[in-house]
Amino acid sequence: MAIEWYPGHMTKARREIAEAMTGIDVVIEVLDARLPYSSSNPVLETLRSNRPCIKVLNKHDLADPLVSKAWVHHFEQQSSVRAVPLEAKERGAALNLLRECQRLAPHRGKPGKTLRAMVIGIPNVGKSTLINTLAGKRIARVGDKPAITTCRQQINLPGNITLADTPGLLWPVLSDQNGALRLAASGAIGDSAIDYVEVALFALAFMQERYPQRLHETYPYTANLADPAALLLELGRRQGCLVGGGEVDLSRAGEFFLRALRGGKLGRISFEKPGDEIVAPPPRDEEGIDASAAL
Ligand SMILES: Nc1nc2c(ncn2[C@@H]2O[C@H](COP(=O)(O)OP(=O)(O)O)[C@@H](O)[C@H]2O)c(=O)[nH]1
Ligand SMILES: [Mg+2]
Repeated sequence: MAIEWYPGHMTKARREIAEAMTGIDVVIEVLDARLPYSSSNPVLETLRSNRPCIKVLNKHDLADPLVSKAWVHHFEQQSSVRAVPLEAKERGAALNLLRECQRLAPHRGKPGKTLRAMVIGIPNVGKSTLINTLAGKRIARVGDKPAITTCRQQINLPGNITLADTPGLLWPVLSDQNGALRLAASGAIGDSAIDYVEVALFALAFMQERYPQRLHETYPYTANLADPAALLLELGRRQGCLVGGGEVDLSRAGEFFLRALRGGKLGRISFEKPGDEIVAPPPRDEEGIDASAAL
């Protein structure tokens, strides 16, 4: 998949986050609970230095709860890191994050000692949704692409905590092909940039490997089909994704399957569990990938 982030954008984003990071006590990194590894950017570890960090495993309502548990365990091996599965629209759970912030920075969050937190993450993980939930009103535009330079306003939260009103925007690391396909399958990359057939074939093969029963329960006619291409063809035929001559429109079939998968029709699915990452791609902030047109 050819998805590019322009080096200039990345350098700018990195500089802006580094600037905004001064004076921040706790970093709230929003990840997609279904793919916490592929929805992270290792450059954040450098930028946050030794600041404590809450890794929010967001969209937990779509993720496999057992796998999320394993991720929490995995992340909490790291010092000054807490991991919290979350559904960003749930105010009670979001407010719990504030208590975690106070635990991570116990010298802050008191009268006269404001605790400053900042929400950071790649596009589409739910940063704006979380900010709005925490603020109790619509401040950050959901689905928008904010620039951190507008991050002058602060939101005052309970417990003497302030939050920047726009999140720090990191770019996805797409140098690993599997990671890029997982991001695309999850919906984190705009559909205009993806090839439905390629991504659906990847997702079907993944479902066959990790969640075969879910696949077969949802689409019983797939039970005897081993080949993802045959699966996609059959799905398209059964769902009526056809072109003029009655042939299957594979792209529409792929889109249909991906929408079902992302919408939770096949149950709560996690695209990666700890250990899947195998080799961490090097932080690529000077060259590589721009998904800005696509996100
Ligand atoms: N299912 C589910 N969807 C969510 C959750 N949080 C955000 N979303 C959706 O994910 C999409 C991207 O959210 P947004 O807040 O704009 O992400 P941002 O780009 O990181 O600011 C929107 O369609 C949200 O409604 C969540 O916890 N669960
Ligand atoms: Mg946003």
